[in-house]
Amino acid sequence: MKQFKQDFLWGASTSAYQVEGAYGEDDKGLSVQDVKAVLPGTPDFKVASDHYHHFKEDIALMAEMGFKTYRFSIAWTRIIPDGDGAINPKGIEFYSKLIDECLKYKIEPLITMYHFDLPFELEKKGGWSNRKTIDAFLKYAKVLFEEFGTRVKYWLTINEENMMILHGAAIGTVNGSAAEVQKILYQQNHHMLIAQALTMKLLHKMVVGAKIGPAPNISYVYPKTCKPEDILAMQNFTAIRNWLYLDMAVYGRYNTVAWNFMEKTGITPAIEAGDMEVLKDAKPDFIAFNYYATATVADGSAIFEDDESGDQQISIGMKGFYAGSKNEYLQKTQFGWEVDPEGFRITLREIYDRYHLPLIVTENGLGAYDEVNENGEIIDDYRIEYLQKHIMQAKLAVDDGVELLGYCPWSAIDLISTHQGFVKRYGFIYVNRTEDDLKDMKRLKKKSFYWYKKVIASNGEDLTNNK
Ligand code: BGP
Repeated sequence: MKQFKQDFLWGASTSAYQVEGAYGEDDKGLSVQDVKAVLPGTPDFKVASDHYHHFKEDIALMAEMGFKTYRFSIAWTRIIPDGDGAINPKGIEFYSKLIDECLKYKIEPLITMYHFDLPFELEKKGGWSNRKTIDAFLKYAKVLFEEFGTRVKYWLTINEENMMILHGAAIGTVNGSAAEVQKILYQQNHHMLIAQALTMKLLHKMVVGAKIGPAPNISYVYPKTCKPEDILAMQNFTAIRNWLYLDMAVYGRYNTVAWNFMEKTGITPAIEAGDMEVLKDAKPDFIAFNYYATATVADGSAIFEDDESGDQQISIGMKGFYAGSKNEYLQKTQFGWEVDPEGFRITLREIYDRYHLPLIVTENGLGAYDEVNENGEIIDDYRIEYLQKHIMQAKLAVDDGVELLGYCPWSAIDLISTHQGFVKRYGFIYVNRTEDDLKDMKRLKKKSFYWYKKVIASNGEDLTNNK
């Protein structure tokens, strides 16, 4: 059996607004996440895991696990507080130190430029609906590449653009019901795609040898049955969820089925002269993607009514195109997300077959209610089991011929979930706080911490869990 590459990028991920805290410190501007209304009982993002003040300790723990990479995001609002105005030297200084801290341990920084936290000042001017936000992003990108380009080899443009379009309400990047904002959203999407293309080009021009790619959430979509109408629904959802984003990033063209969906529903974006050339002109070096589970859909043409609930992994449906459906073969997590390790292999094969670019997994993981026992331990065997199975399937995908550069589960350390609070923990490192009590923020090593260390040390060969 083929093995993971010798320089395989083992690591884990976080995002700035979910982990850093210090939301108003050192001249940081507000982002849409800082001002969003959170659900009753869930915390806001003001303190999060206080990584801003604990980053040295946190990176030392990641180094102890043997990380080869750390995927984190830069908060645009720390670098340019109002999104397109003056550069904040304190923001540059913070990320400069964070990058140096990683490099000290030979941990390769893998940086997401934008992870759901658009500057609020830009949002007030229309956010991604305003074409000027493309220029603002380019300006921000230029600062990042100038300041950090010589130290950072791997860049990710935009985290889960597809989820911001499909489930922006859950993530907090869209207000109002999805039905009202569909047209606006697909216009925003067009602008983000242009910003991404220009950014990829800019990096290639500014930093020879640096690599960049998109980071959508990609899931293989199963049809509920082999009924032809279910297959059509599967193709519809696959196009809208996955290929719209990757066909554009790689080939610079709108996916036919997705474009047809936009035409039929009257939500095609306005495309200005030159846009399609810009989109065609850019090429990613790899595809990064987040994977939690597959999706299953059935025919949505007849009885199905639109439902706007749902989130990154719970697909509800769109009337006339597909209806989200339960997969009776899969178990669910405590938070209702299906678990499908074989689907991971299937997704890896599908993406690679379609685009023939190296892949990096930038998220995968299990959100659960972790408990500290009377001995001060966190025995998260359920998380180990989840990751074990997924790494095994990644290995099988490598054996199938998929070129896989790295694996970064979500998340390196406990942090705040997009919409389900601090109780939905994902980390290898436990953070001692609750929803409403910040306690001492002490870092504790979960059982999965020791397990992952062993996995990395053996380059993925030893996945056993000693119970
Ligand atoms: C992805 C996001 C992350 C992260 C993760 C887990 O969609 O990129 O930011 O939060 O999902 O989701 P949640 O926090 O909703 O459990």
